[in-house]
Amino acid sequence: MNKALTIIPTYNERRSITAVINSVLKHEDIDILIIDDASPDGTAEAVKNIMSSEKRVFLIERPGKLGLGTAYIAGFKWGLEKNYDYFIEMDADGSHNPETLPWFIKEMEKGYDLVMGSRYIDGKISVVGWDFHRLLISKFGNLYASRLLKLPYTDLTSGFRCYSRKALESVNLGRVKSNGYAFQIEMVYWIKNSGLKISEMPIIFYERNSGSSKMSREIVWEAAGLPWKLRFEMLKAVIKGSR
Ligand SMILES: Nc1nc2c(ncn2[C@@H]2O[C@H](COP(=O)(O)OP(=O)(O)OP(=O)(O)O)[C@@H](O)[C@H]2O)c(=O)[nH]1
Ligand SMILES: [Mg+2]
Repeated sequence: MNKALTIIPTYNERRSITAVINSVLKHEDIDILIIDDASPDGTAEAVKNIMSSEKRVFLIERPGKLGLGTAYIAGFKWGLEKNYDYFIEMDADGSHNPETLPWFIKEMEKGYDLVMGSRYIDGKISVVGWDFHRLLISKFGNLYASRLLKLPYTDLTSGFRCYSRKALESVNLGRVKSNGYAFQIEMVYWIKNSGLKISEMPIIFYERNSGSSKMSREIVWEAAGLPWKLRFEMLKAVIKGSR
């Protein structure tokens, strides 16, 4: 049977993390890895409390807030070493419903290497609790990145998704430097360029109801610049190859 790991990066998510972990634990075949960046609110202590009686929960503690992208990369490397087959990305703030996890696995078993949870399938918007402004940034950002990078998907910035071992091994993880939404887009870009199979499945996204958002202007700007950076890198590689 395939071994699945849910990777959850945390920064100041003490109020939601226990409930989220307990909901994931209901799925007996899915382990959990938390990557905490020395959250001042004591998120790591809440995780350790659960770990004292749960063998399927693991924790990586980092010395300070180093960003979402590097947290996932640390988690991927850990899971690859421990021989997991499926790697699920999930937020700690209750935005992603753990009941959806078996659906990701089911979809992966059809032979995909990346299954992305999408809020925007079939022209619908499955988001609960966002204002118009937030929705506009997300919709526009997705359209912009998908057009510029020729990635035919509806929700490239979604942080609820599942990778196969093959997908992660196909990406040069040391080369991925982006964080935030840019990180999510960049991972899809490299996996698609490796010719692997990608699919989207519908999810409902719920706005966090506790803690505070780590989304910032820098994260939006980073995502806006990423397609140009990747296109430039591709052009450089083509020129180098034709010499
Ligand atoms: N380890 C680590 N986790 C982070 C960092 N930044 C964000 N996170 C976590 O990554 C997940 C996504 O971050 P969010 O702040 O929820 O970002 P978002 O979902 O785009 O925005 P909101 O839901 O509006 O807050 C959450 O579980 C955060 O706690 C970071 O620098 N380090
Ligand atoms: Mg969130």
